[in-house]
Amino acid sequence: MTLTDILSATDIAAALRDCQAPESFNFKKFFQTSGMTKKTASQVKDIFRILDNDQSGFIEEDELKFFLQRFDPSARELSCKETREFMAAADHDGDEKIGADEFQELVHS
Ligand SMILES: [Ca+2]
Repeated sequence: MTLTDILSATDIAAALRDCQAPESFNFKKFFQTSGMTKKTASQVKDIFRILDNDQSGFIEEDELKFFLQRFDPSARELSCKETREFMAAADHDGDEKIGADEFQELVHS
């Protein structure tokens, strides 16, 4: 399965365009524009599994940095600040990594 099996390529492109400028990444806006917020909990967890590059079951901070590149290899890396803010918003249990449930909760929050 790939991301475009779940999300439209047009919506992904629009979401990436919105955060092209450095420090402009807003995860809430990205989830909305990419169409993720309209997906079911189960579909969002499928997206999570695709984003979890090393299949560890978690997205760690060093993976999160490449979040946008999982949608398009030519997208930019997130800055340290963007990565930390994203992690802080998603990581409810404070283990410094994002699980599938935490990811789905953040998308639908
Ligand atoms: Ca966590």
